[in-house]
Order: sequence, then structure tokens, then C-alpha cells
Amino acid sequence: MADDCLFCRIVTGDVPADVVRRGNGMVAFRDIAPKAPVHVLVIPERHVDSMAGVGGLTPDERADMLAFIAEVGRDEGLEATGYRVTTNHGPDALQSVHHLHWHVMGGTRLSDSM
Ligand code: DGP
Repeated sequence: MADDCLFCRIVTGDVPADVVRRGNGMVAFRDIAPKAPVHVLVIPERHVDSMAGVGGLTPDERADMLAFIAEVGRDEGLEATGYRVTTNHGPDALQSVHHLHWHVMGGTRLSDSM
């Protein structure tokens, strides 16, 4: 848990979120400003700032994270039609929340500029 981290506070429940899946040290919840009909954020419960800090997670956590993302895509009914998974690190990528998170987006034909 990092002080003043919004997503750590979602993990603890101090900040409410529409949680769609939880387990194996991961949480998935709906983005507050969705950019697609389905827009879910997947985060590790343990705080790392971004993709650049992924070495701070255990090998099991890293593996579980990928499997968990795929489960979210399946649970959201996106396997047949498709979905996109992205993560932003740093200013050039416009990262705005500094707790590693994966955007899982689908439910429409996504723009090639997203
Ligand atoms: P990024 O730009 O990659 O750091 O994305 C941060 C995302 O987090 C952005 O799509 C909006 C979302 N977000 C910001 N604050 C909140 C919040 O309080 N609740 C939820 N559910 N999502 C949030």
C-alpha cells in the first residue's frame, strides 16, 4: 500500500469502485471514464508504480496477472468479438494514476489510434 495512491484505496475499499473480479492478488473494476462500452482496469493489489516497476512483483504475481486479464476478457463476453489490453507508463504515455493498471477495452470496433 502506497500513501496517497488512489488505486491502493480502491483495493482496500476506502474508495468505492465497481469491482467485477477479485482474486489471486488482483482486482478488476470499471473505469470511471470509459473509452469503450467495456472498459475495465486490472491492477495488482500490491503497489508498483507502473509497468516499469513490474520487477517488484513476484513471478507468480506476474503470471497470475496475465491469466487474470484473460479471465476478465472472457467474463465480460469479449472473447469472440475481441478486446484490447494496454498499459501506460510515464508522461509520454499520459499515465495519470501511478499504480500499475491494465486497460481492458472492447464491446465495439476500437479505433486504431487508441
Ligand atoms: P492512465 O491514463 O493509464 O493512468 O489511466 C487511468 C485511468 O483511471 C483512467 O482511464 C481513468 C481511471 N480512473 C481515474 N480515477 C478513477 C477512479 O477514482 N475510479 C475508477 N474506477 N477509475 C478511475
